[in-house]
Amino acid sequence: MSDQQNNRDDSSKKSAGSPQRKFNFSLWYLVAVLLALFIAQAYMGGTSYQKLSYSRFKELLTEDQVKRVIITQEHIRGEAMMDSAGTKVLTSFEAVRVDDPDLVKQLEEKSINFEGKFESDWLKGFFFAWVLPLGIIILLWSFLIRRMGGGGTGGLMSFGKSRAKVYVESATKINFKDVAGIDEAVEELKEVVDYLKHPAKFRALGAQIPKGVILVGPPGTGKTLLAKAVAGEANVPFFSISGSDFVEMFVGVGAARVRDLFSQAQTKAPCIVFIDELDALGKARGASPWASHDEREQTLNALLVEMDGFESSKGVIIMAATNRPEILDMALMRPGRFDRQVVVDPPNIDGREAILRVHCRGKKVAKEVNLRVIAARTPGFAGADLANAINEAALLSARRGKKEIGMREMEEAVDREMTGMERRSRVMTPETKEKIAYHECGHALVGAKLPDTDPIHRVSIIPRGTATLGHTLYLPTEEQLLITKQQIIDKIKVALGGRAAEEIIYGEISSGAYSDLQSVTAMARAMVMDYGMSENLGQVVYRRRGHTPRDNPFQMADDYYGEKTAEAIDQEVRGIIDACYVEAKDILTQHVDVLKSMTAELLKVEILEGDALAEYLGKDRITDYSQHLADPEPIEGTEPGGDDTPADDENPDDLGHKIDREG
Ligand code: NHX
Ligand code: ZN
Repeated sequence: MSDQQNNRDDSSKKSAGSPQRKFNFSLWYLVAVLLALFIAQAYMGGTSYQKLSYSRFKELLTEDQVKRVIITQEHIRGEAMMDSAGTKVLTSFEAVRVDDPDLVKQLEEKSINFEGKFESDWLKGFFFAWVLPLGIIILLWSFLIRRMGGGGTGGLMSFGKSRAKVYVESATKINFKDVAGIDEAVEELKEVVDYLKHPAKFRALGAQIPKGVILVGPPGTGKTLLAKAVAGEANVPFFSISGSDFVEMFVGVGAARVRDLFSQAQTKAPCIVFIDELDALGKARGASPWASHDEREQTLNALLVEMDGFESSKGVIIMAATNRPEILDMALMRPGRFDRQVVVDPPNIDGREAILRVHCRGKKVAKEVNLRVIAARTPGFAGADLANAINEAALLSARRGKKEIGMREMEEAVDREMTGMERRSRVMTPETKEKIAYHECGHALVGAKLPDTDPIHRVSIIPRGTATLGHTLYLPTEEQLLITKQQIIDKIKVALGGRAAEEIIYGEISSGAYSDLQSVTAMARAMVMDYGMSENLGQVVYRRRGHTPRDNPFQMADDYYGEKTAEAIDQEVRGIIDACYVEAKDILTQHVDVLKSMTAELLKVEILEGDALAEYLGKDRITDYSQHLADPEPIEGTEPGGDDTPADDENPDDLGHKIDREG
């Protein structure tokens, strides 16, 4: 099975080489066809004749030089003595036949041996009518097949063989230490490791070892990493394949691959078979009304049959990953198949901090870097996003000629990922700049004066991305699981603070509050329609969840209300927002002197944070750095194992702080 032991490098080399091979193949067909043409030509042409005019032929005839004549409908061929380099030589000749009734008589007179011949063009005709077009069709067909098949290497007759990237990493270098921020999932998977390590313990009690574990979670949360870590912890081979590798043009091919994969896995037991993107082949059968998906259904059936058929006591455990469990076929989830579901949620603030810590190992990170602040700033980021942010920060620090990754670069990397690149060069008038500054200071000041809102982290009037002219960042200190009615109302006031400032200072409002108004509207609607926070409309959920067009294109969401209620909802939403706007303006009018001095300073420095910000907002209303400044653990060590990490265990630079990986 050495051909399965390709590692990634090998397979990438193969795919890099394949366009060349494809080209060679078509060239080969072309050469073959040309050769056939040539042979056919030679066959029909036969011996070469000396072409003669009819009159010259008659001349030779009168001179008694002609020895033999063959008459066909169109030609007269034969042999005659002709001059060649001074001597007479018997030469084959050919002349085009001319209507000449006396010819036969003349030949008889000279008693020349002559015969008639029905000159048939069938070979030529056959060639041009059948062989050539067929050849061209075959050529085209094989070309198309290869394109559809996605650049296979096996030629036409071998599509049943598994060409999917199956590979064995006899020992994945990853273990649970490299997985951070998803502790519950790890806890559940420790069981699986136990099954793989000590199957006898479970078999002795007659317990059935689970066959399939499905990892459910949004992209980038580390599902693949988890599966690899399970293999690494149990020290068993890891077969990895993507569900989309099974999806093929031809019915039966995917199914054959499934069988192939399972038979391979069984010879390597104990092992883990990991099917990424299970939804690509596990979509509920008959889910799409406008197409029959015979191929996919057959592949899925093959998977179900194989999962029923194999003996898990041998120690083959199938792990699969999906981010859309709801579209999977019910049959996949039945006992004896993927009966274990492990949810891999996006990490919370503590998880994000732990993930950041893992990714900082082996990188030179400055002491000042506060990973807690970065974790707080990145709600919704998954492991992959955080890894990317750290890499961005490293690149940025290197470009700035720094020796270590600094906090500035970390923050900048997160900003880039969230709102796009800084665009300091964006041209604007001083008046616009001032308006932006007032807008942002309005947000910050309203936020500072409302005690139960998130602390303010930074105010900036540097344009970013395509549509952001300035921003105010709030830093939630911890994940908020519950939010009170008053807290939402205060958030709305803060979001309206920008426009309120514009109105107070200029007596005029601008389109810039567009994105603020979007979030304000969303918050107010949620209060009324989802959380039952409006007295007039009561504790009723008016919005239907889980029936968005994406979930089910044939059933649009019908929310639970009539026309009168719709009007009442709109009115109520409007009322909440109006009241909050009045509040926000009140707050700003009371502190208009602070608003003005803060704006003047912001215009000068463009970014206000830390002590400069505390000057205007008060120390307890801005992000508290001191609490986390002293990192409990030093962030150093070796690189985390991962998809992108080459095995560089032998690198002498890393030997000093390698984490040990037993097991
Ligand atoms: C624009 N962007 O796209 C400009 C560049 C008020 C100081 N026209 O609230 O950046 O105005 O607190 C069509 C029409 C986005 C599309 C108007 C897309 C408005 C962000 C909003 C700061 N910070 N607003 C903020 C901001 C803008 C926007 C639009 C649009 C500004 C504000 C965007
Ligand atoms: Zn704003």
